[in-house]
Amino acid sequence: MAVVNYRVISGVARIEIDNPPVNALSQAVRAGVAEALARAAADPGVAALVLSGARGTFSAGADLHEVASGEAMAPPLASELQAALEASRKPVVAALEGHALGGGLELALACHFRIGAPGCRLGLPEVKLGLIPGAGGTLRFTRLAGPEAALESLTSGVALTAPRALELGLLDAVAEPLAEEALTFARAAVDEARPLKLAAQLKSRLSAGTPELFARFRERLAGRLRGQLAPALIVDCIEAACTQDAAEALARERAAFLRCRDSEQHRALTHLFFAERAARKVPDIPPGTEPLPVRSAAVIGAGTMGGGIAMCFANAGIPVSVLELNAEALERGLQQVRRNYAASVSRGSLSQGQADAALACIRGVTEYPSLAGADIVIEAVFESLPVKKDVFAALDAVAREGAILATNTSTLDIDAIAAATRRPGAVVGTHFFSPAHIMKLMENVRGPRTDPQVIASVMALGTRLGKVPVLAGNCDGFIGNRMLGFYGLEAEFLLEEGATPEQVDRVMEEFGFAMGPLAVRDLAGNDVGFMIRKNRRLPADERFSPILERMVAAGRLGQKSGRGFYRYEGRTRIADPEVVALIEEVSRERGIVRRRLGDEEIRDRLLAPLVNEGARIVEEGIALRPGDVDVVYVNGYGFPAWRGGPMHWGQVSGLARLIATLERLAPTHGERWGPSAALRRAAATGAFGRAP
Ligand code: 3H9
Repeated sequence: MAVVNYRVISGVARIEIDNPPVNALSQAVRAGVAEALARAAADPGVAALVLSGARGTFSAGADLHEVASGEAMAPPLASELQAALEASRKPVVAALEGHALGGGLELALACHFRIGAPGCRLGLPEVKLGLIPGAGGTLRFTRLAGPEAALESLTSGVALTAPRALELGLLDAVAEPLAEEALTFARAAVDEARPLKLAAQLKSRLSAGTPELFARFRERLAGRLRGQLAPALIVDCIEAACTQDAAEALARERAAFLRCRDSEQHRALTHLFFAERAARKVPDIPPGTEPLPVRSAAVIGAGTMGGGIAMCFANAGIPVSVLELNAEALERGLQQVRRNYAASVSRGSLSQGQADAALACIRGVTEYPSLAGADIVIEAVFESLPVKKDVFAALDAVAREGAILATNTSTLDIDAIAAATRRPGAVVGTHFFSPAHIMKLMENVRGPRTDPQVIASVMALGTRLGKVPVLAGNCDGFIGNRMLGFYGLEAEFLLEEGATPEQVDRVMEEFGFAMGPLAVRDLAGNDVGFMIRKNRRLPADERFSPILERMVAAGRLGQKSGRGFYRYEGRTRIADPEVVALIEEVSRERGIVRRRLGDEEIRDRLLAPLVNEGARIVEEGIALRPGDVDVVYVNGYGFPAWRGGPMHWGQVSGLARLIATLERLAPTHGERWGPSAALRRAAATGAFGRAP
């Protein structure tokens, strides 16, 4: 089947990329485009060209499988196509709809003109894959739209809307129906003999690229994107686009692209890209299972989680009722939701119109019968099994037949909750992460009796809500919190042995977490952490450090009380000698001689237990694949994406070393801390997997 279609329509050659599903620029596509360009150039009956994509989308860029292979790309290269486009004496118009991303947009930027459909999205998202645009994007984008816009767009990787692209000069027109308008545009360019514009040669915007602009931007990036290779190289290339001639800037871009392509960061981010897509697929759901329609939703509980979950539905345009039996508590919850939307509007991430439309989807109710019409009801009440069972019994009495009954529990037994109803097949976990309207992860949990159609429905719902859905099996803490338990406990063991909160947090922040484990505890509330630990279904002989309990007893609840593992002035954390004294007291009581711990030991002791438990979780089938564990940890727990997630990191950094670390922990920490059989098997076979 042709991957590039060619047709001449009244003197205009239409070259259409047709490579499902996303028109990636594979070698065959590049060859097809090169051939079509040559054919159009040679045909005296062709006066102009239109480059477009089939099936409503232009192109998602380079073929990621080809880039990830790490091999040199087979000719023709994107740069050769661009040279042919720029050399064309006949006007070439790129017609952009759907997505014009990465190498796709770079191809369009080498055309003389670009016309976009109103809904199209243009972007250079390479940075999200640990890459830089490698086909002239840093040069042409900068020269068309100016260095400031290029810095923002290329270091964030966020796609632009058509109106914004028009404003920046990346598009020459926005029009629909696109196919006809592009042909009209191309003919007009011929009839009016419009000068053929080469983005690479434009100079008018470059004076904005002052040394101060780049210095300021580098300073901003230093904090936000610490440790990452691609963003810093993008800034260098944009600066080169402003200060060097086109050929030099392109050579620099090429070298930087290859450096990124061969980096571990690129491999880690590509792993996550494909892992997120794989996670949406549940192999044991019978083929052809249709998700149940979700036209309306309800949330039980108007607290922080309930309100946030309601916002997720409202943002997707799905009407949602929020139930709170107490009218005052309901009003308080809805007030918080309104404040959240107002904050988004004042930050500029939402227009007033969008916020109003979302708010119009949310309705507060105070009685269970008001939930009768909802297609899905998500319970988000207090994390207690008896409380949740009562809620589900009440819900069972009113929810319509066929409705999905979901719980937002973060640890509790889905099966026990399902047993409170007469329809356990309808019961499923939908675990959102706080703040629910922002955090991407949706950890769906199936009980042993959950109907496959219900599972398929919540997975599809996750994508519709703009979340990253992952399916987990039913166990204490599911995937994420089951692993997190070890991380939190180990942070305190490290303190007992001689580390300080600053050191532990610094090591993990240097690793790439936005916040270290103790700073996170202070943010969430030490009392909350302590209560969750007490309620977990953990083995009776589990050993804890008493540090957390002592902190709570001393009123050191965290940021909310101005004192926790740190003292706080506003949100600024300040090391507190009183905390060190409290920790030293615990060390003394336990007969531990404090010592200086190295940064690497701290990192490995916090991360090895995650990998260890992750291996068990995969072997038990609680996670369907090791990549699912990575997706959970990156999207729900702040694990740095460019490290690929704990399982990927474990593989890359060496399982044998992590096994040795765990062997040293087991004698003092307990059996659960020793290397699992699953981890040993992974080290021997080179892959995590299900139990043989
Ligand atoms: C680049 O261009 C480098 C250049 O600067 C320099 C070169 C020299 N290749 O996401 P979806 C697959 S780097 C191959 O579920 P959506 C994807 O795996 C590239 N395959 O759909 C999935 O497969 P499956 C810069 C790709 O509608 C299927 O397509 N470009 C590619 O939610 C559907 O994808 C990017 O980073 C690809 N490039 O979202 C864009 N893209 O069905 C990456 C997707 O087997 N892509 N697939 O699971 C995206 O952001 C989204 O896929 C997109 C569609 C927004 C396009």
